[in-house]
Amino acid sequence: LPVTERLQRRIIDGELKGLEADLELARNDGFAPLSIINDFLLEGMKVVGERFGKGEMQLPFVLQSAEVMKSAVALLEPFMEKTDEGGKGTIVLATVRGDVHDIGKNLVDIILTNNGYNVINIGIKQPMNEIIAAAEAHNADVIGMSGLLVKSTLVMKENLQELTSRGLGKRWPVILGGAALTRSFVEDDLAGQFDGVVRYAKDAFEGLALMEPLVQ
Ligand code: B1M
Repeated sequence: LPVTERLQRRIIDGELKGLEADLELARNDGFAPLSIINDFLLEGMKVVGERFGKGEMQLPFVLQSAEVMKSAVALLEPFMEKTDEGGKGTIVLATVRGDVHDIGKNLVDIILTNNGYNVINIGIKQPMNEIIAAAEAHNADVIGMSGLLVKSTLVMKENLQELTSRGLGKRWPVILGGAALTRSFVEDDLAGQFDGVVRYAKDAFEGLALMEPLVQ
């Protein structure tokens, strides 16, 4: 198999052994780290998600795939392009209450950090009061929430309601991301009920593109 397909298989099979060597081969073949992640590793994760959804793959194997994914991102991270300019603005990033999925959130962290933003990544299963406390403590410009479960989309809705009811709706613009969301749910339904700014990011790059106008 070509190395790119082998990398995809490593995610699907949860095969860690030989990962580092394959990543190096792919880089030597001229693939940029973010292309390796987006075009090959995440394609593997897509297959994992489909199989898991159909009941063809059990949870412990999904966990192994996630571990390989995390290792691959950690191994590629030092080779990613980074801007020298820092201090472009601060975002508090969290996976919402009840949700443990953090691979996407952590990719957003890496991409924003490498592009000069100050990212306060407070982790998974974060209740809204913790997110607000971090945003206050770090004088954040933006709040970013991630969540992959359908349930998490409802938690995000409650979180926005909490910001509004505490009079904080206008204090921080909010970026929402995660596989269960849709653009129209965020930018029509949720935005219609929120007294501040809420935007949807389909992927980490869209999250990056949203930051600049929001930190103005
Ligand atoms: Co879970 N899981 N999982 N899982 N898991 C999903 C989400 C699921 C769709 C799988 C399926 O059924 N097909 C399903 C949800 C179904 C639903 O809600 N309707 C599901 C389920 C059911 C569960 C459990 C409930 C299973 C169980 O226990 N019975 C359980 C949940 C526990 C909990 O949260 N309380 C569970 C657990 C797990 C593992 C721990 C095994 C593991 C997570 C490990 C980890 O993250 N540390 C896991 C995994 C790996 C997945 C799938 C297969 C892959 C997720 C992933 O990492 N994708 C997933 C299938 C799927 O998503 N279709 C699935 C790669 C990642 C880069 O993508 O996070 O979407 P993603 O991020 C993208 C964009 O969404 C965006 O940018 C990223 C790419 O650039 N983005 C943002 C995300 N956040 C953003 C924030 C932003 C901007 C952009 O700004 C703030």
